[in-house]
Amino acid sequence: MFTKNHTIGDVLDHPLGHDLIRRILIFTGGQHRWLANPLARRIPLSWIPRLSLGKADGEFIEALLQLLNSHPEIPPEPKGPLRPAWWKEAVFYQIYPRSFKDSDGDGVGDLRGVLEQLDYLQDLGVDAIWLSPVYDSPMEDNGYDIRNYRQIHEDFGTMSDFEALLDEVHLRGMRLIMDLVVNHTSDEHPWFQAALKDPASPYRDYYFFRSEPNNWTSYFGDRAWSQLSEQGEWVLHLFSPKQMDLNWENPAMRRDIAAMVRSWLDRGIDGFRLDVINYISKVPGLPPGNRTIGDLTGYTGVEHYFYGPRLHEYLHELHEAAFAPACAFSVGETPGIGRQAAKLLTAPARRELDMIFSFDHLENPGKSRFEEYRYDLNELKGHFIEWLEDYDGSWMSLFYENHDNRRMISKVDPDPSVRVVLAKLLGLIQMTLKGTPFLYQGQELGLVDSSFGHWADLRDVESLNLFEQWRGEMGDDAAFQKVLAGSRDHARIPMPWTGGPNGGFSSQEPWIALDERNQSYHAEGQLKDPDSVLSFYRDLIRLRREHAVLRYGDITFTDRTAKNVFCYVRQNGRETLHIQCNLSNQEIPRPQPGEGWVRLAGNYPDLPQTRLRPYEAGIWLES
Ligand code: TEU
Repeated sequence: MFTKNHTIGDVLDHPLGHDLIRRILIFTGGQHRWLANPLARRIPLSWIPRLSLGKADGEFIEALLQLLNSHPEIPPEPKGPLRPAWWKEAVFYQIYPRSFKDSDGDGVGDLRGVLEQLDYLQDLGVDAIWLSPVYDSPMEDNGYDIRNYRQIHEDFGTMSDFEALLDEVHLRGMRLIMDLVVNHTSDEHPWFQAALKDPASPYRDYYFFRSEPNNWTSYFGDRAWSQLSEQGEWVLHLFSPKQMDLNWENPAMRRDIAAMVRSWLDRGIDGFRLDVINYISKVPGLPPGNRTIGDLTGYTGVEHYFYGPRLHEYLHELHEAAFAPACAFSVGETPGIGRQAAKLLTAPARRELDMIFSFDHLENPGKSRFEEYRYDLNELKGHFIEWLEDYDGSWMSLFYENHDNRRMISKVDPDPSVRVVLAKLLGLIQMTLKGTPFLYQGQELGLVDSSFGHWADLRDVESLNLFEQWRGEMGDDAAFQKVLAGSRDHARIPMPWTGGPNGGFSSQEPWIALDERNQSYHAEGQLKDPDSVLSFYRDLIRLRREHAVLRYGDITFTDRTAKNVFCYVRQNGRETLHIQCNLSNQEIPRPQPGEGWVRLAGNYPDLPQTRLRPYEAGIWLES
């Protein structure tokens, strides 16, 4: 048991403690090298309140101790040789169906639209599709608020449309996973409606009804509780007031979820991406959130649910009840989870999840999502080196974008003159590291953040709620700019297929505007251009398929401490490939001359000599 007499070094030597301190450094912008300082390691936890001038107070230390003591497990050592699996070899492609392709002219993407574009995806070379939610929903959070898990929302089509899509995906030798949103349901879900109608209903305990709220805050602004009526009870929602958190302590609720998961797997889908799945276990009693942690993270109470006491138990139970019998794949979305906890969630022997999405690499140290910043690719380099050199028993997901994050090109360098080489650099890194690449729709086109002109152009519940909250404090213009710095809507504009009306996405005005700049990067034009970003992604995916060394080969990082240089070697006894990247918009000396190497792919037409040009990247065959 950890106590205040333990030292920072003791905490760092604990897997979860290591993750927590790494996370604190990310939030504060502190330097990682501090972790190796022998003096710092000898500081007892009891000194921290005084040393931090009260910022990290006694309550903070108590919250840390509670987290550490509720997770004593140590990640298992990797056992035996790497086990091949389709999901380790696949390139995934995430589709946000609302913005992918509209087949019936209502301005909203749908399942038939996805079906229409399967040839495009097959030509691109992706092996598996992750489909964001298409279930029946009031669409408060664009489908991440599910009203009926077993019905397709009318905007997206019918169950027979879904079955037709799944059949066509499988006929092409591709696979399809769906989004499993079971941390919460919509407040219009029958379970919640039954709980509202009758306090004695068994469904009342499927949610968190309390006579008094605690101080937890929501991800979408304001508190994480809503009061049902003037004197009525309060109910917990970590997200919008229309997304009610499920009480996973209730075994009947867990059985209902497992049955629903099995029903989808029985339809033949190949697995799920599990939405904020690390939030499902809350600390009993829902204790108040620590003020310092709330200030640091922006979300009061997060320490009591981001890695709760029964998380592993619930995941293992769901794995055994639903995923294992169907040999189904699972990737958990786990915001806040670090590398050591990730090992405990994905170690094969623990039979919980196959993979997770960690977001450490998408944070910018010391900055919140809604502060303007330029993402430094040296952060990405450090993240991948740290994880890939220590994650052997598990398998890494490799991604930069999804429907919740801004476009990576815009975060790194918005200069239009470097967009193509930068897009290709990012693709080349993603397709040559060791792990499973997850492309997000439009990344293969080199799409950038959208140029929204007015806050009324935004659609995302998070963006609109935060705008309303901030406009009162700072005025409309400043609030709009602050929201734009982190708005999820940048990733949710319609896919540009052609140069025609609405980018060929729909025959009607889309539910959200497609800006001219991104429309100009449309797929039709890039398919005809051998030097386009799209053609380069297609070539990279083909290379990854043709060279097994890029899937299962060993990876060795060279030039580790050289700024702006990212070089690594992939080897498997049959082939040796060298990857050389310049992470900056300045020329740098070429790390190795590469005598006798043959370039398999590069983002400049001519070969580099002794220097690497801005954002230059290349894959070189040594033997
Ligand atoms: O996102 C959860 C999550 O990662 C949040 O911390 C994320 O940052 C969110 O976008 C708020 O900023 C998942 C889904 O990907 C997201 O689209 C949903 O809105 C959310 O869960 C609730 O289901």
